[in-house]
Amino acid sequence: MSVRMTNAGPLGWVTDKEGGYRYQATHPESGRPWPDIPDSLLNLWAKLADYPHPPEACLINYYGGAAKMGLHQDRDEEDFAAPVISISLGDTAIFRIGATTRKGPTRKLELRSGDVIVLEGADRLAYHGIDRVLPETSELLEEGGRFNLTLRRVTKPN
Ligand code: MD6
Ligand code: FE
Repeated sequence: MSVRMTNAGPLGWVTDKEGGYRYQATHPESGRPWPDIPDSLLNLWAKLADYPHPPEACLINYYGGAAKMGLHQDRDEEDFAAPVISISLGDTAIFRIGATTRKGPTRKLELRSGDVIVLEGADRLAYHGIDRVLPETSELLEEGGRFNLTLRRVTKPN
């Protein structure tokens, strides 16, 4: 993966050679808890998510230069009734979204700075990825590139 990641919230999505992909409460190198999810993002979730519990993870991805993300499903969460809400900031990305099988047809969408998408219902498990980021398409970040924030519910509430 060519994307740089960090997290906010009680749980963060991490990977390393030993443990593979997982959610955990602390940064794998520093051992410290993740910072809180900002209220503005909790409010956005409350407004857009048709789901009665708050998000637990905000995955923060940074795409510099030639970074991209291969087609994948987001399925490490326990409750697929909860949506994944994505916020794009900075340079425009070419987002590809398909069906719930890897082989299904896909279509492309341009995600511009400030765009918010909600993956819910049948789309919650749709394959998706980032083909590329278009350089110098936004003036938001002095250093260029793109941030994508995804809000997720990780555990199933009782
Ligand atoms: C990105 N987004 O926009 C990558 N996942 O950089 C995702 O992988 C994603 O946009 C789940 C739901 C919405 C997304
Ligand atoms: Fe994803």
